[in-house]
Amino acid sequence: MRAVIFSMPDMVPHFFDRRFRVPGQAGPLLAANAPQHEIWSADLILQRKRLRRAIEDVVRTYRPQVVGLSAKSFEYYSACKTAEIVRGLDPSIRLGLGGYHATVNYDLVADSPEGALFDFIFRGEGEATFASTLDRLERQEDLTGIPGLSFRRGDAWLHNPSGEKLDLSRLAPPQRDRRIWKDFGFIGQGLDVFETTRGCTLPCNFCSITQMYGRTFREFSIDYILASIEDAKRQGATFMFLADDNVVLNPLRFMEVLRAIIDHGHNDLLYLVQGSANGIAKHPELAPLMAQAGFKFVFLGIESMSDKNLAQMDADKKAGRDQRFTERAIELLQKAGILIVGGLILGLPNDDVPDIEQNFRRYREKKLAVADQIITPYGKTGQRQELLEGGYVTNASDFRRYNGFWANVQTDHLSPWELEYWRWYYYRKCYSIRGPNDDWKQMSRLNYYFVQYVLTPWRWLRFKLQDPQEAFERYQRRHAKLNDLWGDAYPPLHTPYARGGKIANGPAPGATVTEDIVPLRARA
Ligand code: B12
Ligand code: SF4
Repeated sequence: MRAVIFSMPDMVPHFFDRRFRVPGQAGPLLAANAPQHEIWSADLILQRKRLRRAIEDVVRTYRPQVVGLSAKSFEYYSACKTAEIVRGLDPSIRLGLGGYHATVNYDLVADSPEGALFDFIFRGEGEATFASTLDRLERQEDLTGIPGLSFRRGDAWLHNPSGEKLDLSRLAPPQRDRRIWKDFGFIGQGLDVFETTRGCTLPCNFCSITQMYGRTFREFSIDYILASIEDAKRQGATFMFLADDNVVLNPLRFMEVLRAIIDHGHNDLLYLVQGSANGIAKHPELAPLMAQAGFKFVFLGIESMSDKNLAQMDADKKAGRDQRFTERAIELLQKAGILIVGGLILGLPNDDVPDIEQNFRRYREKKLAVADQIITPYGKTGQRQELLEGGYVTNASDFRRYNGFWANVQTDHLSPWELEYWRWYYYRKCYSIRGPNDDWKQMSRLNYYFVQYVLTPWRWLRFKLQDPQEAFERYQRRHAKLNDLWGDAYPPLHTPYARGGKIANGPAPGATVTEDIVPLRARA
């Protein structure tokens, strides 16, 4: 059969779509693991300016019998829009939704009016489920019993039992030549993605990973990993993003992977990986080996520099139950010349302005770049349940805003609008107007000097002269527009809680939030 897998065009606003264009992995993997069918992969992230035309071109050129849509929660709206367009072009095409949103919220999708847009919902890892579905469709057989598949019969949805976790030794590496568009990149490099493991056994209660893989951890063979890197190189990659959630869960094995990369001469690429402090801190030989293998960036899952916050996220195990592991990991990585992007989660129930300020200040003092996001109540996570029960969730159902940039929660002290505001304010204060960390010089000296001596003074001047509240509102409107990919109005911005026109700690009496679903928590 002929199939096309679309991955979605959505982007967290502050990732900058022109600078950071990451390919989806599902399409090339599904293609490789169903070689009896002709499967193409279409990454809409490369077509943000001409979405409708791009979808029409693909459907006309590749004439798929089945279209798969790969979406995380914040991309679900785009998946529905894409499905609508495909249906309008050719109602005979069978449509299926896969990925995180489908896996976690398949019941919500099936029971919603948009459920009628889809014929299938693929839950969990897709390789085996998709191949079996295409096989049966080709033979015009019944779909009952295919593990992980939900399908529509008339108006009713039938949910087959979930599948076992796949035996990774039986999977073929991604077939990247099945990508229809290929202009992926990051800071001038050809970017690609690969996996060495799947899953994570840690218990962080804000994370969706256990919904996909349970609390399991599986490793791909070294041969698979090398084949995947070689294939990416052939496709022009110079920068590899390792998609594992927590590659240092088994540090000894990770070191084996690093040695294989070095031995096979693949340390001519740059690599970016995400990992927790614990594994890096406990194995001092790891950071230098990573540097030798070409690892230039580590996205370090610090989440917060506040002990109070870490305890609320059940993320203390990740930090090694002790902030000293974080300090040690930072020290080891920086000594090895690896640039650190520290993950920071804001907006926990008792967060107040000083917590936000303290976090940004501490990250800056440690010379970390920061990847900050506001806690998002992703479907069926423990954190969502706790936040809902506490009355902290202000948007429980419009998933378009579930990307960490917008606040979908309030805290005991801050409204959603204030959370967004103070995050914007302290990022500016601690980062934008202070220029890049020295160690970013090693990426590109020219870029570093331009940012440091041209952009930063300009940003500083603007920050000092402008009215912060107006500047923030302009910034939010600009980013809402960036997210408005389909030409229909993106959900309205939060109503500011402002007393006498000024930002205040806490809601003005009688103020309402436009997308309130859960009643506002009563405040002192
Ligand atoms: C690498 C990664 C990134 C990369 C690139 C992601 C990309 N290419 O789009 C970066 C750093 C950019 C990133 C950023 C973000 N990410 Co991210 N990311 C990941 C990570 C670690 C790996 C993704 C991956 O490649 N996995 C491997 C592939 C093979 O798995 P997969 O895509 O899920 O596909 C499999 C199945 O889902 C299924 N499947 C998927 N689609 C389809 C379609 C069909 C038709 C079928 C049959 C099957 C199928 O089959 C596939 C093969 O088994 C995942 C966690 C994880 N381990 O998956 C988080 C994850 C996907 N990210 C997440 C989030 C929230 C984000 C951010 C919003 C965070 C933020 N605020 O900054 C941003 C948004 C990115 C953006 N587009 O703007 C969440 C999503 C939660 C949710 N419920 O929606 C996850 C699950 C992390 C988490 N711990 O909760 N991310
Ligand atoms: S360590 Fe990372 S992947 Fe593992 S549960 Fe925590 S946040 Fe999720």
